[in-house]
Amino acid sequence: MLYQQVCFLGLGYIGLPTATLVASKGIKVLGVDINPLVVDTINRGAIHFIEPGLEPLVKQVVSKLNLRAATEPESSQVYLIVVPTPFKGDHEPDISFVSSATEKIIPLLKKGDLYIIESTSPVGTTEKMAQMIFQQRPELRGQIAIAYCPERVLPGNVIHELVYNDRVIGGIDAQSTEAACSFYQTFVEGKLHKTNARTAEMCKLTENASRDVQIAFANELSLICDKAGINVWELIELANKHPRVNILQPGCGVGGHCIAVDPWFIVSDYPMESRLIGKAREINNYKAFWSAEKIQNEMLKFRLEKGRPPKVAIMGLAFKPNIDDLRESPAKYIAQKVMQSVNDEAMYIVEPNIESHQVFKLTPYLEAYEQADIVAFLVNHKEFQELIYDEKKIILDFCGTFKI
Ligand code: SAJ
Repeated sequence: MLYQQVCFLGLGYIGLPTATLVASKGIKVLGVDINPLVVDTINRGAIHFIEPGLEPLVKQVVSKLNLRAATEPESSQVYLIVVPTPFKGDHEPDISFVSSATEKIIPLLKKGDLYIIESTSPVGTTEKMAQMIFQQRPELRGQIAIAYCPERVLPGNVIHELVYNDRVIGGIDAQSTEAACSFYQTFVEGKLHKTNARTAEMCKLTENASRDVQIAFANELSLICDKAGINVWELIELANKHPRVNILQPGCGVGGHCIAVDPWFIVSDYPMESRLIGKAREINNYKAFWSAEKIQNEMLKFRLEKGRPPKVAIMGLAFKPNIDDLRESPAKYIAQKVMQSVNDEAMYIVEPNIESHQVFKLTPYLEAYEQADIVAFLVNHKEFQELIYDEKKIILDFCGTFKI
């Protein structure tokens, strides 16, 4: 094998599983994270977030000494940048984590090395990092490979998708693309598609923007149907019987750290050209706001009609079904907004995938469902699908639990 020593910068949701997979091929992997707690956890063979199947693999590669974690990088043959790219200010991409991780490894680079960015990045980031590297190390021009290769794995199914998904690999030149391909060949069974760095960067943003636009269409339909007195779930099912129609499912908004974030990277750089992409973001954000208002209105109506405050259950806080991840979660936003308007109503907040929360007092889902007068389903967790529809309750089904 060409590459025997690999250094991952960033041991999060993507960095750790990828580092573990590479280490499972017998390659010596150093995982670097700025958080010493993360480093300690991994060196104990444990993990700091939930991902099915990951923990036993980490345990295995750590005990075989193929994966080791540290807070500082060391000399390697391959460097992978897998750090977050959040946004700052008015939805502008913040690539400072990518820059600072790159700065750290510049003194370590040598002829023949391979530098890869996997972090979701605005178009032109790989070229920018290449410039930064060659400004400080001009002797390395043409001597190292630099490429962009986005990850495309679905949280909850990461281990499988890391191996079997196709990958798009774009170098700053043809040799860089080839070098990066030979690295990914060691652990990816999906096809490797070669392109240039800018196209690979845009490809990642396009994939998530495409899904966002499609979900926005479903969410827009749900608003129309609510007004028109039509069951949106039935409507979509029927429309999807057409051989060339495939509408996604509406929800209480779009969350997570990818689909709700990445489209802004396009809008921020190309505002005049990306009107549909920007509008889809607005529609999906508005759906969360609308859902919160809908719950608040039902609470008010109940009080006026029954002359007493309602008991309200908020079902789900995660950003999508069957995970414990609350980042950028529309359900969490809705729960917060509804809680702000609470006077003497009893609130039951439910999230079966976490044990406790700093802000919300959690209630078991069966108890909440039984007690509440108004039940708002925000996330379609598998536990909720076992509940039996109770027509005496006011059910607000934002995510298709009962499809009403
Ligand atoms: N959602 C809907 N309706 C749907 C499908 C999803 O409202 O029909 C919502 C979910 O509830 C959630 C959000 O969209 O709030 C995003 O969930 P998701 O499961 O569609 O995607 P993520 O964010 O977990 O992962 C995405 C994936 N991208 C695509 O499917 C194009 C994944 O492959 C990427 O690797 C990941 O983003 C990433 O890291 O970029």
